[in-house]
Amino acid sequence: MAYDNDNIFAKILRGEIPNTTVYEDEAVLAFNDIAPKTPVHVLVIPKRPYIDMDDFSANGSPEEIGHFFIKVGEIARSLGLHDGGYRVVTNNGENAGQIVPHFHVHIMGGQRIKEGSM
Ligand code: IU
Repeated sequence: MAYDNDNIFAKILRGEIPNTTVYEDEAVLAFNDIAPKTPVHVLVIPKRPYIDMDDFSANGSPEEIGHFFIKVGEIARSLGLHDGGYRVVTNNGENAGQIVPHFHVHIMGGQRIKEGSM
């Protein structure tokens, strides 16, 4: 499957659709999810066009992948989520219900979920 340049996150990256930016650098953009499922719900995306986790892990460079996940941790700390805890989720493909075909990680926090539940 080829990367779809018209997906909503590609449009956000091109500045065609506004977003509430939480963090940005040359390789990464983080913004608030438009329909938050938890009190804090931030999406982190690489700026380069990867479809999903499978694509990112297979085709991203080690530097790119390392930088991305270092930033995920930094952003979670900057949001004050470290003490209480938080979830990092990525949905890969149809079975996972991935809606937007640009790789993204959900940082979800601000509430306690039942231990052991996914
Ligand atoms: P998923 O992992 O692809 O299932 O999640 C996509 C997320 O993108 C979901 O939580 C949406 O609320 C969110 N989102 C958004 O933040 N802005 C948008 O314009 C659209 C979806 I469309």
